[in-house]
Amino acid sequence: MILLLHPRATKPKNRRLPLAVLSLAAVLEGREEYTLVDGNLDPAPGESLDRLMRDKPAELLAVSVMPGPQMVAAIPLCRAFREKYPAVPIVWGGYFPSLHPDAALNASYVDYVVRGQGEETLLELLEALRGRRELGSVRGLSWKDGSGLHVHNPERALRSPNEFPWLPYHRLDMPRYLLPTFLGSRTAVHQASIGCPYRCNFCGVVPVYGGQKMESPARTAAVLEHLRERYGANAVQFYDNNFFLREDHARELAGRLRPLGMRWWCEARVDIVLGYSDDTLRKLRDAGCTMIFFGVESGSDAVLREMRKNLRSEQVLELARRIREFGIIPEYSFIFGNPHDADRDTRETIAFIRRVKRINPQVEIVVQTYVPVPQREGMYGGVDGQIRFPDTPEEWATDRWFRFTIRTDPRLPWLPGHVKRRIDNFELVMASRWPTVQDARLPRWSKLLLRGLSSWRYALGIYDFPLELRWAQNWIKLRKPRFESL
Ligand code: B12
Ligand code: SF4
Repeated sequence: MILLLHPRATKPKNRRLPLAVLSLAAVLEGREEYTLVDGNLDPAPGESLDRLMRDKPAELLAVSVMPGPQMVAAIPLCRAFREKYPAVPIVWGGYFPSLHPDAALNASYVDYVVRGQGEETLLELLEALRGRRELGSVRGLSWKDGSGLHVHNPERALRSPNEFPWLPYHRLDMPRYLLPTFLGSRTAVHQASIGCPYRCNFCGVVPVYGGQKMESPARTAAVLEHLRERYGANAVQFYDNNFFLREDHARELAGRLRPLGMRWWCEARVDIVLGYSDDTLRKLRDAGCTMIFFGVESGSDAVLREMRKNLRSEQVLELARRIREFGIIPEYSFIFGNPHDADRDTRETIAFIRRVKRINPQVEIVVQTYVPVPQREGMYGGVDGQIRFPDTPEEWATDRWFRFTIRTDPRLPWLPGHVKRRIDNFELVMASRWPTVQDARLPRWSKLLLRGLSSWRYALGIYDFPLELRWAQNWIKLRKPRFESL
């Protein structure tokens, strides 16, 4: 028996299909006995693990760990499991151990780390645990040798999702995962590709995957049709880092998704979508494409070059202008806080965002603060010598590093407090002046109230001390209808 654990990562109302462990389940289905435990659904995952262990002792506990809340939730679960069942090996996979394999292995309750794509590595690890192959031959695996030294096996080449079986949705209580969003009343999630072919030096996807493989449009459409017919899904969020690359692929996808009548959201690159013909953009819209998230990062060409983003600010403005006529809402995400001059960078980025908004007020703005992740070829902003990442999961879970991970209060040596405050205040004014269409639970009156309170600030460019907006946002939050019980 293999236990697949997905520790709690989010609030119940934001629960989505646990794709990481479902992908592992897909390759175990029909050949191994396994059980899924999802902390986003199960209020007491530790007790569920105990119950399962009583029924049938497990051979392996496999845990998916994303940085932030999920890692914090994984620690006590794995520590307790190790104390009670010391003979059962524990493997961690996902973005946290892939980015920080040594920190993960420093925990006494982590025996193995799977870096990057996990399906084949997990199967080979099982063979090694059964004495049928050497641990050293399992690509993508990190482990501890007899003296406790960490061994990092060579990388594993990426395989296309096409090469793996479909996800075993039937092993989950599906209605509890198809929740209302602005896209539809029963929103599914799907990831049609893995990784990303670009090399932006601030991005956590690069060191984990270093490439991209896509599934065929035929398979994507067949999966969605199944989710619609079998479980009543009527909308989907695509989790791909770049849902669009080649135009012929996007056109085929549009043709296949259109008959499904589902509304969808995805992530894409500005330059790629800008390169598509009007006809392709129309076809995507008709196929249900409602909103696209774009990593714009900066309005400064020098900063974009430094980030290795392969993008120009002119393209960002051009896309904001062009996409209007197709009725697709763009979501532009910006990374504030260039380490060389965070103050100037903040002023320039705010000015650029105001230009974007003048061109297309529908563009939704996402404000992020730069938080580095280890990069093989050096981190954006030349900050390699300025930051020392924690050595253990426990240290990552401390208040200081938790806030760093979730970017609320990263406390970076190059980001003065007053600049961080300006970024936060600007974000609040933006979010009030243009409340997102994605919050389906926000009543109309509250949007009007927020707009009314923030208009003068935005018009005059006064972002400091937005106490009234903070108060209004909190007050509205308390009155919003809840989906928590779903
Ligand atoms: C869904 C998602 C979320 C969901 C989590 C849902 C959940 N897990 O319950 C939510 C919205 C909660 C979330 C939160 C965060 N996320 Co997030 N998220 C994603 C997203 C879009 C998809 C992940 C996914 O499910 N992919 C599908 C599965 C199949 O792929 P996978 O996870 O890579 O899994 C494979 C391997 O990793 C491996 N594997 C995974 N687990 C295991 C376990 C074992 C045992 C084994 C053997 C293998 C294995 O095998 C799998 C199949 O090959 C990714 C972007 C992306 N496309 O990867 C970002 C991403 C993972 N998130 C990221 C981050 C940083 C966060 C946050 C910490 C910060 C933030 N502000 O975004 C927050 C947490 C803060 C908070 N306030 O909650 C980063 C991680 C890299 C980094 N910079 O550190 C990513 C890559 C986004 C990005 N481009 O920066 N996230
Ligand atoms: S920022 Fe986007 S385009 Fe750049 S490497 Fe990351 S996922 Fe790819």
